[in-house]
Amino acid sequence: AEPVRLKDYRVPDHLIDKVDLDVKLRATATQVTARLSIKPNPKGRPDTPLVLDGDGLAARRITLDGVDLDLASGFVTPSQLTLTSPPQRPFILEIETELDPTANTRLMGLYRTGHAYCTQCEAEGFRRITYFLDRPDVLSVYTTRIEAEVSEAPALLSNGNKIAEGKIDGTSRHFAVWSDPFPKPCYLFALVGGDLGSIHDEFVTRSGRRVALGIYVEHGKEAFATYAMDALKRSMAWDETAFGREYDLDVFNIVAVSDFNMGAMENKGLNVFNDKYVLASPATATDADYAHIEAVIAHEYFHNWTGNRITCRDWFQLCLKEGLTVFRDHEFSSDMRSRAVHRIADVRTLRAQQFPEDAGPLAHNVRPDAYLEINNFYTATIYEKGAEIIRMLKVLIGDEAFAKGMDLYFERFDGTAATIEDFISCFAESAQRDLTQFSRWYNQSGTPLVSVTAVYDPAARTFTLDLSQSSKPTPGQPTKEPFVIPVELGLVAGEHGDLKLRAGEEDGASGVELGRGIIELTTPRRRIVFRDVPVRPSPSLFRGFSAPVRVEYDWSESDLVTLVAHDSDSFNRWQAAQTFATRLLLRSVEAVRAGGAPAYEPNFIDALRIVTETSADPAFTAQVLTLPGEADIAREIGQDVDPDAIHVARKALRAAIGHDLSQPLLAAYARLEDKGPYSPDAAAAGRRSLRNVALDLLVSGEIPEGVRLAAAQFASASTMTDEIAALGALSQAASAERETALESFYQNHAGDALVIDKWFALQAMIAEPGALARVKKLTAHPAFSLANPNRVRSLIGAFAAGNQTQFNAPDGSGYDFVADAVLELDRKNPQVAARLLAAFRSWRSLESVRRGQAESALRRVAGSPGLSPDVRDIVERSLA
Ligand code: HT7
Ligand code: ZN
Repeated sequence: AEPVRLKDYRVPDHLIDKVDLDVKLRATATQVTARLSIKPNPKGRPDTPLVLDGDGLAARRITLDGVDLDLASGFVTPSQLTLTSPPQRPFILEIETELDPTANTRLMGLYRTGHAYCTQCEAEGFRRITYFLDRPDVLSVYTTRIEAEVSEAPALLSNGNKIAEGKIDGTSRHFAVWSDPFPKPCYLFALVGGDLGSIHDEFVTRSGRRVALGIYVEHGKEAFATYAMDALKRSMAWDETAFGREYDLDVFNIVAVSDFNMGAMENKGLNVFNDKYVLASPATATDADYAHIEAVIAHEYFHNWTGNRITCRDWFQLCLKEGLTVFRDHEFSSDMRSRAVHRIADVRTLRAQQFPEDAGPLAHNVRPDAYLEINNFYTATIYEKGAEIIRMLKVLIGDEAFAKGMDLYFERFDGTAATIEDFISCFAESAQRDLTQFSRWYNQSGTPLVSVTAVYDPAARTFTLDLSQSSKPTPGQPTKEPFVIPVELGLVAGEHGDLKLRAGEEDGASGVELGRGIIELTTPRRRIVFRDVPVRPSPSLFRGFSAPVRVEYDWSESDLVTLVAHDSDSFNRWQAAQTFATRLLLRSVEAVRAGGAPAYEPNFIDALRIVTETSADPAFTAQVLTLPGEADIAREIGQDVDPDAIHVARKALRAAIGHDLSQPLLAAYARLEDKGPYSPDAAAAGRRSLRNVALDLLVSGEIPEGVRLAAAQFASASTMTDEIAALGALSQAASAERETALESFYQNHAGDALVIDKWFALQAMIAEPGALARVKKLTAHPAFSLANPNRVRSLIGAFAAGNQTQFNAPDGSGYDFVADAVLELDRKNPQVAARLLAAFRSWRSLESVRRGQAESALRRVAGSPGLSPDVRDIVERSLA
């Protein structure tokens, strides 16, 4: 297949102003009548054929202005409807298609899940419902009539406001009609029909509009949706105060379903969610689950303005809505919780998900210029790096110009399908600044490396920083132009804290830059000389992670200890601990590979001790005590990676921390016990997180009291946070108790799919040689199913992404297992299969034996007949 290219973009030759849908829901023969009001686009080319997209469709009847067209004449196939010479005036095309939602295992288009029919149309699912110009720059006003058996689907929902409903005389069926006054692309269309429970509330916007809110869930789960409802109301209020954005319909509904390819979907006025991001109770959801629910509810709600009111011109502009909306949901969560701790968590995610993508064969621009399968571009690069670019922009131009630029964007592009250039132009105008070079962040892939060296001259009292940027080649991009990199920095003089920054223009920095503590690196290298520096400072670089780059600087151990203890920027206090840990772990990995013992460094443990004993913020302390993950260490090593050596090194360091800090950890565990009723708020969650990190380290350190506490916590936990943390701690080592605990966990939670997902995932991630056998056995468990994406991700996905040693077993068994699973799943659900296959993305950085095994597993996938375009795209790019 030929890739779709950005440079080939052309405005559509036809527009569809109005869509009237009539959907008669039936389990295996749903009838869809689409009445499309089509006209030539005055901005398009005249006299061109009309080609509507379809995907696996069966047309039953097609009329043009009421006149039947001959289906046998060949103008319609399952994937296309072509009118070679359509009228050169407005006309009505009415199309009747018949669908089998029960047979739809791809979960795109109309499908069945639990006790409901639901749709997923982004990116190209609408063409599985009816023939259409399935592209985001065709905006239409929709009216949707849904009809179903009352008993099967008492709830009938679609976009917009409900304008009619009733029984159908003489039948057991009923109908509802929904009208959405806002023109939208078809990817935002949705309908749901089902037998669902619901909760209802109301939000009054600041201009006084009353909005009826509903959340629909499986019967019996209504009480589990109250936190999501609370998060929704907070999101609606926050968007008014933070961005001046009000909701615009009379109704906002959310439906939670158990079978869903992704997290959630922002359909206009009818968001559809994966159960995982709606349902929560203290006994079934962890604090992290609550935080995710809050973030995803906010994210989808925020799309109403960034995505729906202003949509994307084409799918190359995906980051226009996704990066911006992730940026907005990060801001929301930071305001709801601790900004510093939130930043740490976001950066951990970026490094764990996006950095490996950017460093491997699947690297792509935040705005790609070609794609084979758009579904494969819902990536950490588009979402997370896309959000980082906007954050950088805000750092560069300042809060005021940023806010003005956002207002301009909403004002100027409301109701349109926009581009990244449109977006950036608003900030160029508000900040009165040329952002051409800054835009390279959208058009060049890979994570830049910023190397820094420093010289202190005590006689001259100068501190000279030399910064340089470089970027490795990425697929299709052998060389790169320099980026605009905002470097937020401080100079820390031990316990005296930040020095005042002084430098003259002739020294390379302006007073404005230094006042804000933000230096712009726009050239390959830049020197800045700081004056009046009384002592040799420890540089605190990229405060708050001011740019998505890797940083290289040779901090001394005493610099790192100073920064952990005294940096005024808490992100960099955490970062200094991570840098110290990484350095130690890299040394250990080398030692282990050479047959020696892992390195040990009392200064590092002491730095952690100081934080544990003195920090007033348990959530922050928990982050400091959490080492970089095995995959993070692998990425730092970069080539010839041996995952077993990494595992041994990391395990040894955790054991040393648990052992050496057992007293402060036990004290923290005792001090932070939950008292009073459960609260999901950030403060209470922070206390639980430190307590559980402490427990885990104590068990790693084989402190007998820690093991006893873990067993006791597992037996008596009243929250899922504490229960799963205790089970995780107990699962570190093989024992009969572990197996009993796993069995009892299953028995206690067998009725709750989301909790059983945790049970599968925890076992999939046990870093022991028996893990693959266990995972294989679990694929035969009655609760396992390839048809449910959450289950696939919890077992096979967790094994591939979360069990570095066993997935990367040198005999290739882990790769073979995942490759087989991908091939089997590909026949049912190509989108989920392709995502699973992306677990191979770092294969080239492995040592040669594993690299060879991974390559042959990939080649076997590549050579298999009948691959979906989704899997073919990933496997070919992985091997390229
Ligand atoms: N905009 C949504 C993307 C999405 C999706 C894409 C492809 C296939 C299924 C999907 N479900 C949801 C999610 C979001 O970013 O808000
Ligand atoms: Zn989104």
